[in-house]
Amino acid sequence: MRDPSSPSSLRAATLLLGFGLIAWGCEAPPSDSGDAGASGAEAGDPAEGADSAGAAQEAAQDSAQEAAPDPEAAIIRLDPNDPNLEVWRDRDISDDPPREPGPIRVGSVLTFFGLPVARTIEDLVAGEVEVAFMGAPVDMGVGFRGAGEGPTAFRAMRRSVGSMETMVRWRSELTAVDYGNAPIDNLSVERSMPPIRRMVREIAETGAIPVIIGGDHSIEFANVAGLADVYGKENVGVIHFDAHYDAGGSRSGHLISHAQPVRRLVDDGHILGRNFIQVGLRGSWPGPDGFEWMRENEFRYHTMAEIDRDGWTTVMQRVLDEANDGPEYLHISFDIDVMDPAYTSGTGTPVPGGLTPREVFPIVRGLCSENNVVGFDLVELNPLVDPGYTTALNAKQVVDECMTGIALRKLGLGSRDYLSPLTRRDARR
Ligand SMILES: [Mn+2]
Repeated sequence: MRDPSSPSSLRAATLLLGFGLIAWGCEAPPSDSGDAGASGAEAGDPAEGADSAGAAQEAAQDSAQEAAPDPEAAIIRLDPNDPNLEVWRDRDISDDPPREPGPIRVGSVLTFFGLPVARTIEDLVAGEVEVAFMGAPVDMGVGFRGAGEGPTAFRAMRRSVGSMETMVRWRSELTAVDYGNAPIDNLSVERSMPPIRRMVREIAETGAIPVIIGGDHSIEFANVAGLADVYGKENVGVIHFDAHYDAGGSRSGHLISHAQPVRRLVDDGHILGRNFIQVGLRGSWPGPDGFEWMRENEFRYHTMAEIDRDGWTTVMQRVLDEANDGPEYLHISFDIDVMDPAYTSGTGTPVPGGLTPREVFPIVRGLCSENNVVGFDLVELNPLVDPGYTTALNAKQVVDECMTGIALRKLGLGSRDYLSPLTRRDARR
C-alpha cells in the first residue's frame, strides 16, 4: 500500500473527491450540479494541499470568496427600510368596528359556502366554531399566476350543500365560518409560509378544523406544519391526493414551491414519512429516485397504475384501511389535479389519466367520516384556465363531500359505506 501522504496519492484522492462530487451532482437537481462541478474542479488542484473533503471544500470556498463578484449573480435584497416590509405578517383588523366576539352574518357578501365570517380567535371561541375555512391565495409556487384566484372562485360558487346519498346537510350539523384569507406576501412563496402556518395553528388551537382553500400546493407545508405544531409531530397523518408526489429537491435554489412541500415536511421533521399516504400518482414524475426516497422514508403510495390493475374499489378500501391504521389525527391534502383533466382542466399542471368524480367523492366522504380529520386543504384550482367553471364546481364538491363525512361522524354514522336508506335500492320497502 502506498504512503497516503505522497503527492500522487493526494492527487488521486482529490481527483476521486472531485469525481465523487461530480457524480453526486448528476443525481442532484440540475441547479445543484453546476455548483458541485465547480467545487470538484477546484478541489482537484493538489496545490491547495487538500487532505480531506472538509479541507477541499474550504479551499474551494476561499477561492470563491476571493474571486471578483459576478454582476449577473448579484441577489437583489429586500429593502429593510420599507415601512411595509412586515405588513404581510398580520391581518389588519384595525378598521373593524367594536363588537361582541362571535361569527358575523354578512348577507349576500361572497363567503365560502355562504358561511358567516369570523375575524379573530375570540370569534372562533365565542361561536364554538367547529370548522374554519380560510383562503391561502399563493400562486408563485406554480411559477405562473392563477391559483391565487382559487379562494375567490371558490367563494363565488353556488351555496347549496349536502348530499342526497346520505341525506345529511352539513351546514345544519356543523358550526362553520369563513375565517378570511391568510395575509401572504404575494411576491414570495417563502415569506408566505409563516402567516399561513400561524393562521392554521390559530384555528387548530381553538379545537376547530382548518379547511384551507389554495392557492398552490406549496401551502401544504404550512398547513401540515401548523397542525403538527398543535397535535405533535408523530400524531398527524397526511393523505396526499395528487398526480405528483411533490417531494422534489432544490429548484434553482428554492426549497419550497408547489413541487416540494412533502420533501420539506419530512426532511425538516414536521411529519414522519410512514404517516404519509399518496394517492393518484402518474405521469413522468418522479422517476426511480423519488420512489426510492419514498420507500426509504416508509411512505405508502397508490399509483394510477395500481388502480388500473387492481380496480378502484380495491384500492379505495386499501387507502381507507391504511388511514384507519395511521396516527390519531388526519389531514387531507387534495390537489385538484389528482382528478382527470376532463373534469379539472383549470389547474396548473394537469396530467391525463386521473381519477373521476365517481371515484373521488366516496373516498373523500369515507375518509372524513371514518377518521379524526383535523385539517383539509384543496389546492391548485386555477380559475383563469377553467372554462365553464368545471374545475371550481368539482373542487367545491370535493370539499362538500368531506364536510358531509365530518357531519356523519358527528352524528355517529361515520362509515365508508353509509348511505341513506332512502337512496339505497336494497333498503326499498
Ligand atoms: Mn400537488
